[in-house]
Amino acid sequence: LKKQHSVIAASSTTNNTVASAHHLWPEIDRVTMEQMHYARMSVEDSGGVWQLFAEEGEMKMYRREEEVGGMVIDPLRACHVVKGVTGHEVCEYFFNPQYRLEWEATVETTTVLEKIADDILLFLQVHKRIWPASQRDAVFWSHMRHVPDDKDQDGPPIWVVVNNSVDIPDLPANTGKCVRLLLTVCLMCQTFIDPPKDGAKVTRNDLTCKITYCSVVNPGGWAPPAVLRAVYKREYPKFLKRFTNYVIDQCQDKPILF
Ligand code: 6CM
Repeated sequence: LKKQHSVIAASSTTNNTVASAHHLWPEIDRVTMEQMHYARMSVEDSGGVWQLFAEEGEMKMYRREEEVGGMVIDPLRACHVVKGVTGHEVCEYFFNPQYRLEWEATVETTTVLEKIADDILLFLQVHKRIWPASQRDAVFWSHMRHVPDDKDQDGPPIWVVVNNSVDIPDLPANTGKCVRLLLTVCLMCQTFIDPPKDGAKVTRNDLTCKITYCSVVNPGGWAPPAVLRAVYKREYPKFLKRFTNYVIDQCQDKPILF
């Protein structure tokens, strides 16, 4: 883990002088490494704890039923493989708030509270209300990072975005109409390039991106478990298909961002 730490820290694209001076940096760095470690564990090696609940083409989605204090916090894990885009591109569209409302169906508004560094933003998001529960909001940092694959130096590089809830004293939870939900989300991407023949230029036809998405959401206050599970079952597959199709669509006529 120590080795992984030094590799990840050294290769972060963060403007380290700005980010490392920020009081949230130690937490951002620690949670990002933890989430990457977790995302890289395979479903097969996890002792059968994951239940497959959605499968379509290359996309597979798993969940684990878990409750804390009567609240559903089912961890979710998804794998997908998409052609024609790089992990850097997928992460850029997930991280950059300018595109968010074009693919995010559960969000009503998204506000950047602070730009901690080029690759670390602090967000306030208000989610759409789902009847009969109260409306939810979330305050979280979002960090995008590029790391070489330390397990295999010749392996594909990794791009990752981690979103994690944070307590901001200026924005106390549950003071208005919204209940504050807590989220930890990790989107990890590996790009595989089919080497073109005779040293020709790499085109989008040569690109395959393997995506792992992990999420744990605590609704933060009472929400009917059956409704919440039904919402997740419907919304997560919808999200991953819509988001990846959006990225493919946006990228198709643009130069490749390796
Ligand atoms: O990861 C996703 N989106 C990110 C950018 O917006 C971010 C957000 C994660 C929050 C996911 C929470 C969705 C739950 C919404 C409302 C809960 C209401 C409770 C009451 C129900 C009865 O990381 C994509 C998220 C896709 C979610 C389906």
